[in-house]
Amino acid sequence: MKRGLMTVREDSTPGPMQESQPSQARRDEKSPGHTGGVHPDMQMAESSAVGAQPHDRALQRQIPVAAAEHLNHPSGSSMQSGSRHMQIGASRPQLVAVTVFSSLMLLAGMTLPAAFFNLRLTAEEVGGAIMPPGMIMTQETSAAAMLDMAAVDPRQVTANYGLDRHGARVLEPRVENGVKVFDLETSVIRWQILPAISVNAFAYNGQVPGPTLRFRQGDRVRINLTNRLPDSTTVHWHGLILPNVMDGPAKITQAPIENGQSYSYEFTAVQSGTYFYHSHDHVDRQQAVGLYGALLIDPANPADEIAADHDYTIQLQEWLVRDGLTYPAMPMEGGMPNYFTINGRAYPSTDTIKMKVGETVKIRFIGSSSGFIHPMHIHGGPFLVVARDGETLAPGARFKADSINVGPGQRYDVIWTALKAGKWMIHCHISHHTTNNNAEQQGGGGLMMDIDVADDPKI
Ligand SMILES: [Cu+2]
Repeated sequence: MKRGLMTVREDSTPGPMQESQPSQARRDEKSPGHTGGVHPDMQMAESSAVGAQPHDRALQRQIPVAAAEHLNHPSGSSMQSGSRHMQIGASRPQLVAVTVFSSLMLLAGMTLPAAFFNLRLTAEEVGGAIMPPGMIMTQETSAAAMLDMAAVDPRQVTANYGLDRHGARVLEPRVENGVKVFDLETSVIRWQILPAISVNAFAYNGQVPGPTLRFRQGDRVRINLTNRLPDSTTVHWHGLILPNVMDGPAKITQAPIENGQSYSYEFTAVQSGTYFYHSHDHVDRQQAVGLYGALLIDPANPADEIAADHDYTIQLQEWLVRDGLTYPAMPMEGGMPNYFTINGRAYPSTDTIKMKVGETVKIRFIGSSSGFIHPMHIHGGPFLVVARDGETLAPGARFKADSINVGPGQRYDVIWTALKAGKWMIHCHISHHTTNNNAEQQGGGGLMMDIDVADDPKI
């Protein structure tokens, strides 16, 4: 007799398994409501040799009886384990349906994970990468994102510099056929930001920030970049008007410069003012760990310069240092910075500007930082904002302030006058940005420096 998809025959000749469980048959005979000595639930068709039609026989399969019973009686209340065999008959359309369904499920099992999980990069490709502590990694976190946030590999450091080495030093060009030529070379270095704290950084010419490139409006300049980083890189000349092919964005205007390769950027400076350069390949990683530097372009007519007694450039940056490893700071989980630098140093290792009462200083704020805005404040009286993003403000557009938001990419030139003697601070007004790993040292930390104003004996 047929039940559902299967027919089962109870063999008259006991098989080895049947012989092993004679007691079950006796229990079946005593069960109420049974017919013919077989429990109703166990009653199966006499199909295989006698009752089955030829086409049924062709489709019959033998499976352990317990499994067959389970299919008929999910509760399994009157089951006994595999002492007999049954044979299954299924029509061809049923088999086709099962085959098609199984194939679709198999296909879905292979394709759905690919849609929801990152399978584009293998674990081998992020091998050795160390993630920031606290970074939240979910199934949406791709291997590419992990590589972007990973620690700078300390094994790739090629030089170690202490506090005696300064960043942002002016790089003197050589002149070739009237062209001012600058050579930049990238590498991985260890760079000290505080007496007890060093970072592993990507650097131009072994300094953080990179060398200051200073030239004059109208100059023809060529910058040769040689890449000694483990990663590809490019350089963007932020804010400059130049041929598109010289602009720098990797994969957009040029091919990335691979390790060991060089690339020459050449253009004529048509503007003047405060600009900067930075990596434009994996920017959020490379700029955050040191690839930036100042571009100061003096006006073609020196009389157009808004002069001051002192000229000081401030380049801002955030860092994430944990357990001796350096990660690119980012405004996201696990990427928040715990150190902050002005020109590659955290207070109290930052510079001090020395002035006399009555003198002026032009502070050039550069938002070389990667992910955070810094409201920069100067104690001791207001400053005059004279230029923004390299553009000199017309006299009527200049304004006084004592704090200015320096966002990533922005530049402000301000003139501050020393009105009174003493120590006057320049600092970010986000208080956390004036700490070192959340702690104050000698009254502050991070984005803080002093202006030391002496009495002018003439006054
Ligand atoms: Cu800040």
